[in-house]
Amino acid sequence: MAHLKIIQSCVEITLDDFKLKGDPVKFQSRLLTNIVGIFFDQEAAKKLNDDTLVYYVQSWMPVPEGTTGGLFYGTSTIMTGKVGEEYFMTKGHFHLKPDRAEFYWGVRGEGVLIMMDRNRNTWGERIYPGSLHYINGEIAHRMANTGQEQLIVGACWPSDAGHDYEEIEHNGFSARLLEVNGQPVLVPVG
Ligand code: S6P
Ligand code: ZN
Repeated sequence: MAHLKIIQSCVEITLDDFKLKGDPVKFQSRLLTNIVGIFFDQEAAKKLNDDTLVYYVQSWMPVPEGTTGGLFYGTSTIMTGKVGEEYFMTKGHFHLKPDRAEFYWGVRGEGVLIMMDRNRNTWGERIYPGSLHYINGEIAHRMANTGQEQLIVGACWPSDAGHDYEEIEHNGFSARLLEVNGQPVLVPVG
């Protein structure tokens, strides 16, 4: 600790678009080929390029994953696009620890935060610049871009929350966000 020194944090946010600058910043991208199984219309997916970028996440993890009491910060950017009538979206996950919540906030673009409880009740919250979302630790969450530009969303979550992707990979959400008559609608599965 530099006693009495006033220094600069190693990571900063570009206020315009909430992109992270600095070191360490982790970058993770998801191409269609990485996540194609999450979409309903596999015939429509085959018509798109495998290398299509669906979303990417920048994150700052100032402490090791699993640390109790720490926080992680992330900025997710979801591209515009659809697979058939289903909007481009994130994989989605439950947190491994059910008492580890998360904040999301809309920065740019329009979308829907899709949430599902353990009883498979699914609902959505509209995301727009300035929208703020509290995601209870027991709730699965994913985002879909319903607008005409990139959807950019900030997030902050506990460093020991962990991610359970398997449940969603195997059983999905109980509803899909589809464009119906030009509007986003949560349509029950099956
Ligand atoms: C992490 C937080 C977000 C997501 C990101 C991508 O707890 O919810 O940073 O990781 O939006 O979604 P996913 O489902 O691929 O991790
Ligand atoms: Zn999360």
